[in-house]
Amino acid sequence: MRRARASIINRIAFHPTVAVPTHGMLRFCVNALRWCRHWRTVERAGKSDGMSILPLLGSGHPSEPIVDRILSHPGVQRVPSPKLTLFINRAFLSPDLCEGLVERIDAVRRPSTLSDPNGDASYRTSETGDLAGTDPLVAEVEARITGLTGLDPVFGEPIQGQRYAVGQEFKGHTDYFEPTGIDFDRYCGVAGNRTWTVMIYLNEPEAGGATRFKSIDKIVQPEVGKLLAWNNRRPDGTLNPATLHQGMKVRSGTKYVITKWFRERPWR
Ligand SMILES: O=C(O)CCC(=O)C(=O)O
Repeated sequence: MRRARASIINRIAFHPTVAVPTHGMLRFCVNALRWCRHWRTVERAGKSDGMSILPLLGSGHPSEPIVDRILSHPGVQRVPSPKLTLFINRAFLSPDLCEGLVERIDAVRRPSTLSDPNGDASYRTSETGDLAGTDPLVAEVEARITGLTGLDPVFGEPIQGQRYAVGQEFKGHTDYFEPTGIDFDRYCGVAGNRTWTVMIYLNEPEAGGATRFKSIDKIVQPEVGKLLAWNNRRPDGTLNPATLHQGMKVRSGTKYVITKWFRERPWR
């Protein structure tokens, strides 16, 4: 009987169409259940990677513990720059996981949108889709990101997939929202602004599709499973304009990436 009740509660709490209640005991319980389930996945992913299970480190500021955690992973490279905290980890995800994610993106993609639109209809021409954290494959990727960064999933937006066909791009932008922008309250009123970005390439288009960080003169080429992680702030917590980046035009083939953004306050 108790098992059946727990199973019903679990189903309700993790169902993708069920929103987390906005307050009270129920909200606390649903969040606790989600957290426990996520942590079990982190543990499983961690064990299969041979990583030890480490504590969660919050929303991304202060950033030093996150930086130390990321650097403790074998194979992580820090891009040398005094302006920007940017890491690269090649082959972070296996080709199998990447393939599964591409399928998920294809199932949900729709035209990408832009906050604070600037009148340039060709600014962001890709397609976008949110991936359900209730999908075990997506949960595994979420858990791997937690394992790498220590960023607490409570502060994370759902993973977003992007697809770029030939000629599509995302021109220069920062991932944080401009505090003076017309959309600031709409996007940041509850969870605050973005702290860290984690982006993973799922495939390699035949030509084009690199990510360019103009302020530090760095171009990163897509590779299956390659991860980028950067702090959208300076170490003192102020927003960092040197994070300006663009998804360059795909010249041949198709490009797929996933992006996971973290916020100052819990995401809901
Ligand atoms: O696709 C890329 O290379 C960059 C994607 C990006 O900048 C974004 O989604 O914010």
